[in-house]
Amino acid sequence: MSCLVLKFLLRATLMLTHVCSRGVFCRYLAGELAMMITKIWILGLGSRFMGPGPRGDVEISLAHDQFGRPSSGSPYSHWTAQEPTTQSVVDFSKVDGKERANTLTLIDRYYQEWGFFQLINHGISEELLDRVKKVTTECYKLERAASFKNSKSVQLLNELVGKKSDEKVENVDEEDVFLLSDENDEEWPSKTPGFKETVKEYRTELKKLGHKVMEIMDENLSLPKGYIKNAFDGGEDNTAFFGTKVSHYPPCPHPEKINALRAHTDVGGVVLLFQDDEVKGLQILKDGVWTDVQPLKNAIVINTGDQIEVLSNGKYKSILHRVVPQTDGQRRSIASFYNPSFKATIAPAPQLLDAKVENMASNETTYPKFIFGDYMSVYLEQKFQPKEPRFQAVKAVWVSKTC
Ligand SMILES: O=C(O)CCC(=O)C(=O)O
Ligand SMILES: [Fe+2]
Repeated sequence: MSCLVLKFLLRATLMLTHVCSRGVFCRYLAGELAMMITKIWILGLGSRFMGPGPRGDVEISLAHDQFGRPSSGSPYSHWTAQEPTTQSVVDFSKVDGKERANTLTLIDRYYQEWGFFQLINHGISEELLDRVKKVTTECYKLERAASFKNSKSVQLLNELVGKKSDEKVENVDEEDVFLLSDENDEEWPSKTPGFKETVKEYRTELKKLGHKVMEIMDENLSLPKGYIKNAFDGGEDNTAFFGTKVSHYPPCPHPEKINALRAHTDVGGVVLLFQDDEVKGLQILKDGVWTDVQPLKNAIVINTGDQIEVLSNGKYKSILHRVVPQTDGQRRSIASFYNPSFKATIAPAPQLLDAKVENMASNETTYPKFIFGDYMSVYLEQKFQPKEPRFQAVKAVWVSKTC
């Protein structure tokens, strides 16, 4: 197969992904094409174009059946969680004092061992956080609760329950969501009094915290100060993206029949999550067991996405997480994502290339280099599937663009 044919197939896949983002059949076709190309590459053809890579005897472990449904026993199916364990908590005020070195070591350990940890004393005032809770809760009640009752997920769940079916609603999340970013600054999706002012103030504070978290990550990875932030910029006028996702998960009488948010790793860089003070639901896959991220009043939960895994050359892995529905109480979460610009080129930091890459399911020896926009196109199709085929697909896209 020539480089040209490979190029054509990849372009067709990306086009299908863009053009048919809503059509089920098109999405299926695009998914099939992406997997076919990934398989072609894995079977060894890619190595002709891409240098040393995985060999034909490597199996892709997708943990999904041919219809895209999670196969039983995979982390994508509905496992029960173990009892909550001791959580990873960092007193962030200590990074500015004489305990800085120890605190940085602790943070480095948590990124590697947990992938998620909670920041307390992070510098964002309780007064502001209380206002954020108030306006988001009011917004849900006034502007969103009524339509959530008629949402697709609720309807599908009610149908299953009505039929007394043993099945579970798949491919849908029982989550009310809206997004905020600098791009929709003029037309915010909420008219609740005080919402816009409060959430803008919160986003400004959180962005500063995000910068500090990334600078500490630079230091822990022995990278120059500002390395990660700069890597996320895609050149002039294409600065890194900072978006906020406001979610509500109303109580659900049949938690075994639906997901609140299916298992996934995050697509981007650093995620700063302000979760509910009381109602749990977020779980991470820690050492093969689903484990609660316990609510901790006014803490900010930090985790890293696939792009940090690549930049750090696998030292900080993106961790599989999900939200499970709760029978009691409505859960609110506000996740802010510090992600690369779509035009940014992402690759392992050259300073870290000597480090050994462990646990790459594909037996790859290095992480790929790619344009973040291409990664996002693949992610939109494959968010709730394992990440390794995503890395392989964008590697092939990069080669097709440069060969
Ligand atoms: O709601 C949560 O706690 C987690 C949300 C999340 O994982 C996401 O939006 O990617
Ligand atoms: Fe997530």
